[in-house]
Amino acid sequence: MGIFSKLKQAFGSNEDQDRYLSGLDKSKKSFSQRIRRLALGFSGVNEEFLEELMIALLEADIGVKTAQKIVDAVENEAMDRRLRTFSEISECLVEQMAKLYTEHEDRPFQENPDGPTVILMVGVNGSGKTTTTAKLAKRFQEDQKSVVLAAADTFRAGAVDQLAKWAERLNLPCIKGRENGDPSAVLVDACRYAKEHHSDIVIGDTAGRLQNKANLMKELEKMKRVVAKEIPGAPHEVWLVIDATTGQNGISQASVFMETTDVSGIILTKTDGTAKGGIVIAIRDLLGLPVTYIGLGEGIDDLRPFDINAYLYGLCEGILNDGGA
Ligand SMILES: Nc1nc2c(ncn2[C@@H]2O[C@H](COP(=O)(O)OP(=O)(O)OP(=O)(O)O)[C@@H](O)[C@H]2O)c(=O)[nH]1
Ligand SMILES: [Mg+2]
Repeated sequence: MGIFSKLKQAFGSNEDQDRYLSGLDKSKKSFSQRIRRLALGFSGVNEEFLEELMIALLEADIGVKTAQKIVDAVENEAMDRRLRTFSEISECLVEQMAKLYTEHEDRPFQENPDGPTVILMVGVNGSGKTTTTAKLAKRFQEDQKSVVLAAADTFRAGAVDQLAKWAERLNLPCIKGRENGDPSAVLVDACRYAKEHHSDIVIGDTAGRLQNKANLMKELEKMKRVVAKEIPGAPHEVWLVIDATTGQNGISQASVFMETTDVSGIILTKTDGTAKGGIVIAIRDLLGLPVTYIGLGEGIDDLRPFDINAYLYGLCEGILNDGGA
């Protein structure tokens, strides 16, 4: 079975398909359009075609290094397998994108079997940590898990209130500290609350300041140390929230967090607000981390588990339907 049919089949069984299609609409339109434009003057896999393909990938924010890998792979495959027609080449392109993602192994959710599972949300200012914390909490609630929120962003005025409002709407306990107080103390309180109340999940919303790497490192280290003292193995997950609209810049910011703490997964937000959905492939290739969830809109229900097949289908639908499955 070719990749188009595989993606179509996998997509058909994904319950989030409508959300994926509308959330990736901007990316889909621009990516498919660019690839279709390549078909117009197509006369085989030559230098000119590969250059245009490179540009199309860069415009989708796949990033130079990753785009070059894909272009080289398409060139080699085309030669080895004697691919001639444009639909063969576009199929090969999508195959290579899928391969870059699936080359890395996925890791299941590190649920703590002996008590509360602690998740820390980290990331730069405005990337979507607080809203994503609320969206995640709702998903866990829907899975019959009890959730405690920890407002560990004591840095920004209003941050605690923002999370507390979400907690109220979702009818969840929200552990707060003083403004400008110690975020680690809030996390300790939240862990103790969770142990006392036999809660399943603690989600810690942290501040996004990045101006000083040494401070960030110190603060994150302390947070991890104190939660590990309260609950063995905690934090079980550290999810780095990246705003898809910040593109390659988002990736370099992500690297700073990765240098300072053990990030276990990426949550990519605001994919609905960008035409550059290719960033998922670059994240996976450059950072090697799985994308755990994807933000496909502003609404509380617009966070979905990341599914590479649904994502690629959403991104490439225009080409797939053109190329014929
Ligand atoms: N369209 C869209 N907007 C989103 C998404 N996720 C978050 N946002 C918006 O992004 C803005 C910033 O989100 P916050 O959750 O406050 O970001 P933050 O990382 O907590 O910000 P700081 O606390 O300042 O570091 C809000 O207006 C959110 O509604 C998404 O998937 N799609
Ligand atoms: Mg916040």
